[in-house]
Amino acid sequence: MKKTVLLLGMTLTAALVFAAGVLAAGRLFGGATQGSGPECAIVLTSNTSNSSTTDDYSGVAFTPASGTTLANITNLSADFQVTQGDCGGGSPRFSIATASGNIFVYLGPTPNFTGCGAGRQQTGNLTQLTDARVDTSQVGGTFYDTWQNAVATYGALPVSEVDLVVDAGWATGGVQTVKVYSVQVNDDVAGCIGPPTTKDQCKNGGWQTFNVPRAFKNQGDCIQFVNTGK
Ligand SMILES: [Ca+2]
Repeated sequence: MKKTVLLLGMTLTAALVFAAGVLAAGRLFGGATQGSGPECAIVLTSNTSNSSTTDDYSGVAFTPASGTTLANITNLSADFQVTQGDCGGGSPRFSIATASGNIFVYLGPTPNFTGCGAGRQQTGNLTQLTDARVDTSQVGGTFYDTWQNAVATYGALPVSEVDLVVDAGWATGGVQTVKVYSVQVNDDVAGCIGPPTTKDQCKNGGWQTFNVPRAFKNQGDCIQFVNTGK
């Protein structure tokens, strides 16, 4: 399952890169950084113990197609590892922006979404879980809702953005850092992108989109990888 999801993700991502010649899905914000090479994870951090406010929160934002409703969100999943602090303070979570407010889907074990531990783990598709990890309180529901009830009640709400957010350093000793190896919203994937398989994928700035097997120095570096595997 793990391999299938990752391969599917990489295939979709590569297809996006190839078709559009631009960045794959997902826009980083706040203190988020994109790693490269074998350690290509997106690093989401919340550091509330330093003076900078720009790293108090981090996230990856997805913008669904126009007309997307809550009922149209059928896959929310992430491959992640907490490296500083722990899950807690309602973070990490998916935040779904609807016309009536945000709906949150928490990562980690119910009911408090704390104690994720230090290992790398995959959420699976959170919209297929039946536990009470969905917070619909901003749209008139409850803190402990299920995805099925949320869709039954609020499924027609238009969705303008879906974010994966880390913002609770304050709750976990001052720093909360989560490495995200991939994150998926429906068919859109952010995370490890590559490797390039054709020279054309390196052209027109395409070389800049890859972080697997490494970030390339320039177009020539990318084409050399395609030709030689090095
Ligand atoms: Ca800070």
